[in-house]
Amino acid sequence: RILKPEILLVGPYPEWDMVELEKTYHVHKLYEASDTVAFFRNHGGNIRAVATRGELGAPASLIGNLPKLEVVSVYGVGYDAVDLAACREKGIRVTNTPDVLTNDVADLGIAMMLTQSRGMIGAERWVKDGSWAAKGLYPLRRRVWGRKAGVLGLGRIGFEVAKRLRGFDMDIAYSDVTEKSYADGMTYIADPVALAERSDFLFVTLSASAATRHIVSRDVIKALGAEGMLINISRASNIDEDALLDALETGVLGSAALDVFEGEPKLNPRFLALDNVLLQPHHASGTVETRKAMGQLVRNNLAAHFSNAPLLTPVV
Ligand code: 8YV
Repeated sequence: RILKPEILLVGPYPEWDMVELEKTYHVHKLYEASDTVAFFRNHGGNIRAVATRGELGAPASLIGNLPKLEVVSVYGVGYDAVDLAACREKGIRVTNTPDVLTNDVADLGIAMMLTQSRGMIGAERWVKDGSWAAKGLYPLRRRVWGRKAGVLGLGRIGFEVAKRLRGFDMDIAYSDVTEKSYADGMTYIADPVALAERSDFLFVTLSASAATRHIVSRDVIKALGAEGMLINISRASNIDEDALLDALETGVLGSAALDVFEGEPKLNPRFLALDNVLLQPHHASGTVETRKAMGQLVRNNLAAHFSNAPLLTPVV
């Protein structure tokens, strides 16, 4: 009898992934363990791989409980929640799922811009609650096409956002650590405050790290201004969330469209009281097509690892 390698799932995956994973591995589910101390005592020493999600990652506390851990496979492009230093030190490999989700994440960013600018959530309420018939025309909103957009982080996702914005005849600028050769027709502005200053819409599309923490600072938010909109499809840590809430509450910032939050899925209750925000449940990669491709890539990386083949999308 060949023993299946034991792997640990930090959070659930769709059923189609569970079925495939269970064929090949002895799957443990951390999210179903009621007593994690007992769980690690019983199984921690047997687990060779962790399969996790972007926002859940693999913190040092988890890695420390898995002495035989060889690989962490992230279902997501962002691996900021994985303790990379601990992995490097212990020789643990890390993989993510870039490329397969890029277009869907960019699509949601654009959808959020349009939805918020044109007030589509309120407009639907206007129809459903009878306001249209009772009060008449819906309040006017602001135009999207032809206005100024800033893209903070012109990586894979930022580039796809910019590509789509071109279709709206927007004047596009971007900020990144270096000027990009592929940024045809876009203005490079290194300083995020200066980028925000000239933008009507500011998209945050940076991969998150200690270096980018609160890169969207109180000053950046103020520079974006009372007519500006902040759209975040990256990680909450890229934004000073307290400064964002203060600015939204006082009108220093016009509005925000957010897919990610500090402490998600719980969020700061101050967000819920605002009417100048569009709040989304971290689902920018959430299409059947993309999630299937992400699950496949997670499994392909695990399979490569266990057959001593090169990892497909290694980070460490
Ligand atoms: C999540 C993400 O992994 O790609 C990322 O970095 O945050 C997402 O794709 C996804 O929501 C699954 O949990």
